[in-house]
Amino acid sequence: MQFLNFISGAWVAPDTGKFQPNVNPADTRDVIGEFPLSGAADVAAAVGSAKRGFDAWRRTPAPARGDVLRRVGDLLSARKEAIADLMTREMGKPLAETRGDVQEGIDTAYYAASEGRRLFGHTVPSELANKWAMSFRRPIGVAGLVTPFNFPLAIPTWKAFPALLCGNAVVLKPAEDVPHTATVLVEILLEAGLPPEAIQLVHGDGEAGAALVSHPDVALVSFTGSTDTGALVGETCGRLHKRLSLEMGGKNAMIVMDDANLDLALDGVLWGAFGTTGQRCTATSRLIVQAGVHDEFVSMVAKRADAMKLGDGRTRGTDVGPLVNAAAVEKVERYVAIGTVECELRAGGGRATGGLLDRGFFYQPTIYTGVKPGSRLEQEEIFGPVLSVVRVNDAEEAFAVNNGVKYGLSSSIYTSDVNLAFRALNELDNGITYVNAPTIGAEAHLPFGGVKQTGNGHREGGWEVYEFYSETKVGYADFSGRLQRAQIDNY
Ligand code: UN1
Repeated sequence: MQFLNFISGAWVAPDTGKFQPNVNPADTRDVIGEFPLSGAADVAAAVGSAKRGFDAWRRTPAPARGDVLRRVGDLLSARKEAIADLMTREMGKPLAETRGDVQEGIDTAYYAASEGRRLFGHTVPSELANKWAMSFRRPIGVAGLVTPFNFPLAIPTWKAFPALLCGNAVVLKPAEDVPHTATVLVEILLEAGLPPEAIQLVHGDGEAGAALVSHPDVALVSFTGSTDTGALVGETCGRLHKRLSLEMGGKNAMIVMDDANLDLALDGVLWGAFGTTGQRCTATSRLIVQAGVHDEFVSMVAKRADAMKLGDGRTRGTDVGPLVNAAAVEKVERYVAIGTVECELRAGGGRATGGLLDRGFFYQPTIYTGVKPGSRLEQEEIFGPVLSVVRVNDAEEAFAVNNGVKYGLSSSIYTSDVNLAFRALNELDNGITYVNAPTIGAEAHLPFGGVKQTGNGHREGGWEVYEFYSETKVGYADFSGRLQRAQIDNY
């Protein structure tokens, strides 16, 4: 089946005439469909239409914009199971996780709907009599959204819903591995009553993404992806003076102290490291363990990792699905080659094969011990099921190892010492720190993002993202009937 772009209120083939197959990573013989490989002309048409769409949508009152998003939440709720199923089929993570992904979109929709009746500004006293001073929010324009494969529904909703609620028009360029989920999301937005020109969907790879990011009529860009691509996006947006939100890599660590509840930490690290096959920006890719429990805890983790059931995410009982594509497998293999020379392999270390697994991109949950701080395995984002274990003597060393990477998305500490837990909240250089919980599991109504090279200072989710998608404007109204001079008349 052939799928299309959504541009100027219609489903259309790409100007390039090119399509590419979207395959199920658990079974590459299963082709979901052919999706457009769009080029600059498609992006230009979408941006032109979005500009027109913006003009009408920005005049729709924010509570009415919120009503559309509430209906989107209702439709996502009603179709949660079907969307989870198609999402697992196109990117592999087990159904429990894709259901969670849809739920995150539902939560984001209802939060956005209620924000339509807030979008607060401030009213403050003027220093002059008979004069009012206030700030309020205005939409910005056409928002170019470039989204990754690992949360095919949630991350597009993190960006598109607040963008739309604030009155912007959206051009969405989803990752080429997950075009079907994005297509269904756009269908739902339209069904919920969004004016067609307020949303545009352009499928494709980096060529379409680059055309979108550099288009002069795109006023703001929100990008989630690798730190390297984010740097290119940042250069382009800097040169063209665009507002930009970047969510990039992570090298997230879980710290396990001698006084931790090890059974609790065990469940946490398995979920954090191997959930979504390690393909989360929040994945636990380092395990920092205090010396007193190191050997015992590593044995516990390795034993459970070996027992994890790999398979099709749509099959009951599957713990870990496939990696997203062949390039992801090759990347993991490159790091495993390094780990096997420098460290001690404790679990996994190869592709998972045999039977149905031969049809997909399966890789064993892999654990290395003896990983040295500063080594490539310890420093670089792998985006796969590889956990690097670092042994430390005390909390100071654990904090230093956690902070010794260029990324700063999430971190976690398992301890029963309440004072240490609060010190960790203060000391760990991350946008999110969990106490006695793994590095993943952010909730839709709290700000999400990281420090250092993970981000550029903005947050998604919660109340903060509404600042990004709107411009603050200040209004002064002088009803004194005469010239009043600020800074001068009263002083
Ligand atoms: C991501 O890792 O790419 O915190 C996003 C979580 C999810 C979102 C993660 N709610 O794991």
